Amino acid sequence: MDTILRSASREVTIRPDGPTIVIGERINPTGKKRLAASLAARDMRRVQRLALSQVEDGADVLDVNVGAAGIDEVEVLPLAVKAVMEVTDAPLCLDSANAAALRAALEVYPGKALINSVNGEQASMERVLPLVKEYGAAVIALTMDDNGIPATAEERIAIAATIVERAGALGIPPEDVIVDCLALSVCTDGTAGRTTLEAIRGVRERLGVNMTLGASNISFGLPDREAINDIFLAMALAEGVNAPIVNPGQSRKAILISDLLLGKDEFGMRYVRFHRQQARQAAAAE
Ligand code: THG
Repeated sequence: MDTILRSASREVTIRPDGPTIVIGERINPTGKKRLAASLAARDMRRVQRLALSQVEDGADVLDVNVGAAGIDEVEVLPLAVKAVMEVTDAPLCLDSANAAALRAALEVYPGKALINSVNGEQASMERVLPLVKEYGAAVIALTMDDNGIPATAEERIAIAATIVERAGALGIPPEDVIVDCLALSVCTDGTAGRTTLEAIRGVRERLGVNMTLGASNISFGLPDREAINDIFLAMALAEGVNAPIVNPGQSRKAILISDLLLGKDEFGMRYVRFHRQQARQAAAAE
């Protein structure tokens, strides 16, 4: 079950027993006023800085989301994709609910992209899955449908199975579908974390596909969100998530240590290399 993503010059493989693949989430104007303003002005320098800093922090794939009030995604998403490709060779995850914007971005992207996302709504599957097939991309499948995000793990697993099946009917193999079991805030529902973890386990056992997760919703409304996010992320990685969408600078240690503890870092090589590099940088700064 290998998902292969490509840029013009680099290939990244996501596989169940492999090291965690980090999808950097920071090219996203949500909660970033200055980024939203520069995108609206078609100034891509801030986008390029966020691309470089995330790769520096260990991102393997970069999510590109330009959705904000007053921004024409059909025009701006391909501009952002081109700008990011000028400064890094990381494969890209194209994050938009707008199918026309996804198509415009796919047109300028030379590799095998990850499309973020499709969900279980008929309209979403009808709009997005043909694009995945036409451009030979991979896709993130959100476990929600017309009725929203189900309260039970069983229902989320069922939606994941439906999307994998619908993709298969169009000739998209299961390895090109990456499931997202979705996190809701434990602040409003104390069982939200457990439900997501149960869904992740079910998808791993029954569908065997690769999985992503944007963990940060789990802590909405609570203090010390970063600590909650990183601990939940570690739990999700233990249950089978292997390509999370994160702020790589924030979550790097949680991911490196999870991989070490889950036997995904032979001889602790990556963990030790990270610490050597930190020590070298600290010495250079002295
Ligand atoms: N699943 C999938 N895709 C997703 C999500 C998901 N894409 C969007 C989102 N969730 C993941 N991306 C973000 C991007 C930014 C933030 C959180 C998740 C964020 N921004 C800060 C804020 O709002 O305050 C800004 C701070 C900063 O990073 O500088 O928290 O779940 N498939």
